[in-house]
Amino acid sequence: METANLSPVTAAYLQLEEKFGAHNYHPIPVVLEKGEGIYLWDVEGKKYVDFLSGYSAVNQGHCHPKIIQALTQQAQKLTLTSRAFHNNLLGQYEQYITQYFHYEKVLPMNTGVEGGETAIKLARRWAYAKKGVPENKAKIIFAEGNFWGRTLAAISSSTDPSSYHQFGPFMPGFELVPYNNTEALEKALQDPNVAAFMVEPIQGEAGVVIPDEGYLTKVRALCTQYNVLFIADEIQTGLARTGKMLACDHENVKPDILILGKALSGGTVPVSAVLADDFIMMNIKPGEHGSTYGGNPLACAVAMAALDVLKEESLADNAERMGQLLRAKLEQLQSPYIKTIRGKGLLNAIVINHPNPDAAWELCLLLKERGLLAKPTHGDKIRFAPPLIINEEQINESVSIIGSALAALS
Ligand code: IF1
Repeated sequence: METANLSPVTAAYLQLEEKFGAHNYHPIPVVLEKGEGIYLWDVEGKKYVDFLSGYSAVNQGHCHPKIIQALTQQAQKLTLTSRAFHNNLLGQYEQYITQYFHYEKVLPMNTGVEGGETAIKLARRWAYAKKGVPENKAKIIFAEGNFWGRTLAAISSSTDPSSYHQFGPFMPGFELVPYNNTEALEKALQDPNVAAFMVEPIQGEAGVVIPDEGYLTKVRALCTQYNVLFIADEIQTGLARTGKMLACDHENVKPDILILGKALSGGTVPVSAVLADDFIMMNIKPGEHGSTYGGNPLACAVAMAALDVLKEESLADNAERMGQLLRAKLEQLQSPYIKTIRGKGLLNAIVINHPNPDAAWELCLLLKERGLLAKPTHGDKIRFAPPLIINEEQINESVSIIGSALAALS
């Protein structure tokens, strides 16, 4: 581990993790201890603009007062009952979130990947119970470059060796088509055993890959035509991140199954949700699916506050406006080291153009020194996804930091 340029305080924290924690991450060498709004502070008191937002979990900003109030108040009253009993917030939350997103039912889970697993179980069950697919023959179609988490099912659909290598054998019944290719999708959907197509409206981990306009509309039409469920993984793109409440709203399409996570708790506790109408949801009977923590009253209280904040503070509109500004200002830098600037709302990425294959990492270190935190993905891409409460002045400040770091890149 490289600790040469780090202060002894920071180095000590890193060494502790190195010695006692699994080495399943390669973080930027900064140790954070406080967050407020778009800002983070490290253990040495240095302040940063957060351009990652916990991979879009803190859309509302760090430690949003309304969300923290809901969290702390509920934490003092009741946190978990399990679903063996009812709790006084679950029904209220279920009504709130289904009306918010216009679905008949919700199934509450915790992490995003559990939301994905739940959606697939719902789709398979629907295929057997309603579509008439023979038992154990149901297929789920995914797009190449997808990312939906780390479970065995999730990595079974992955095309990224760093996700699946030496973790097999894999889940059967999964097939891949190229992303943003509706001809390949149509061919795949012709198989009568297909239960669902699960897709991210914008591919996050793949490097903020935005499909052609009309892709989601065509996906919706094809799924309807072939009696296949359209599952939208909006865990990263949803909840105002891309400039609309859902990324599917850009094309006014409604998925059959909607998966939400991350910012559903504003970065406090893991809360995910799977939304669908009765013809899908009611095929699951008591005892057939669940989770100890799913639907716990603490999560219910936090999720309602987190969703309230998105609307009260018009965060979708702000993400749209600040995203436009961010991309325009980045273009103005005219850096030879930026090959591409792309994004929607505040889900953005730049692709680095540099002979040094570690340039994106080096740039993130330069950004860190100058007070902005971002993380490279797939070597040459850097995501720029600040909390959605960011304002114009803060965008301008951030872009001048980025300009200064690019100028220092050798
Ligand atoms: C990690 C990236 C982001 C997701 C989508 C489901 C999930 C995720 C579209 C699963 C999770 C994460 C998890 C995190 C890194 C991260 C990530 F870098 F891999 F690409 F956000 F951009 N669907 N995304 O993006 O949600 O189970 O984690 O709650 O290290 O795995 P989860």
